[in-house]
Amino acid sequence: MTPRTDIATQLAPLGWRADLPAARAWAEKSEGRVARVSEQHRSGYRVCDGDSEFPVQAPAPWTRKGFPPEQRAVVGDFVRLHAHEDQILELMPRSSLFQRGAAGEHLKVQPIAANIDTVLVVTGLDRDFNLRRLERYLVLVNASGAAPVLVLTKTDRCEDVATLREQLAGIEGGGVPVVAVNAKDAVSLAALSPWLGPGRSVVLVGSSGAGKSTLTNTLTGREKMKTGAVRERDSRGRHTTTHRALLTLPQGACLIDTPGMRELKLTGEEDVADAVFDDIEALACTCRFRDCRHQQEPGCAVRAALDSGDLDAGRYANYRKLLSERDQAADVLAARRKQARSSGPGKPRRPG
Ligand SMILES: Nc1nc2c(ncn2[C@@H]2O[C@H](COP(=O)(O)OP(=O)(O)O)[C@@H](O)[C@H]2O)c(=O)[nH]1
Ligand SMILES: [Mg+2]
Ligand SMILES: [Zn+2]
Repeated sequence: MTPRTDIATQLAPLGWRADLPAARAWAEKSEGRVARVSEQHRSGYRVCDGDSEFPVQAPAPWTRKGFPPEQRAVVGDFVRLHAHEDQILELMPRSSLFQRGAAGEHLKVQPIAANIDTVLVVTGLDRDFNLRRLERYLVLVNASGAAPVLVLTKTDRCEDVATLREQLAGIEGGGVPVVAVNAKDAVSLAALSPWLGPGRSVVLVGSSGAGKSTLTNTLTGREKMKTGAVRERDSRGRHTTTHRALLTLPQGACLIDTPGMRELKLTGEEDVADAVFDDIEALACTCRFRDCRHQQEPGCAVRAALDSGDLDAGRYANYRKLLSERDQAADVLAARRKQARSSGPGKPRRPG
């Protein structure tokens, strides 16, 4: 068995830190080996142990239908491996988990990346720019346990960066750092340095074509990820990136690139008012009636702010929309969990 100090030294370049829940769990039970999930494919996982990268087997229960998706490993997870076989024994506790509601009708949770310090929300300063979608991203990031940073790409192609940035004043005022870059230019990416030091883990999220893989390549100084040209018409990219991959950067951090997310549903576990819309919540507290629905009630502070223009109507509408979506997803999630508890462990998945 590898001594504990060796694990810490060996995994340090992969973002292992003594303050992480995984490190505390390992201190209690250091059996087997530890590795970090670097790639996730339909057929299985690849992990790094600080020495090499190799494929590993997932535990049998993870492949069963009905097994909670958030209890399976995702990119960024630390896993405990069998001492002599390339077999995952256990998912180690996480410091954060970025997830979304899975695409489609089923309202399932789709975990994206784990043990992340910073989620870099990447947006092109072209037709990709969409304030409402950014708010949606921020709600998801806030629920993850990681901190958000907004990265605006394609400054070299944008005539008026200042005007678009002005629209982000509220978000920036709420404490979210905003950085504008040319993803192809290493000098311009120096602005991201505060989040890319040794021991840090970051994930890139955003629509396809936003520049995530271009950023990754410029930061690594190599063509690690394939990039794709976007369509002129709507600035949409093709899904050139097909899997999530964890890479180490020359600056010391671990970076996870992801495929674009076309649909960005809430999972039901988000606190929509938290951080992103806390000003609206604060305003609502000053309405005359405690149960004010902000419609026709006298003394409604929200209505007054909308009428005076202090509160942007589009932002308020998005807040209401996200709230109701969250509530709906929360109901489904609760029902699903109740059903999972009553039906016990899932049956093996039928082949095909
Ligand atoms: N001029 C310019 N082009 C960019 C920038 N960022 C990305 N691109 C281009 O946008 C397209 C999509 O980039 P890609 O990195 O594949 O986007 P991804 O889908 O988010 O990974 C490619 O043609 C890139 O060269 C940028 O900051 N400036
Ligand atoms: Mg990509
Ligand atoms: Zn009101």
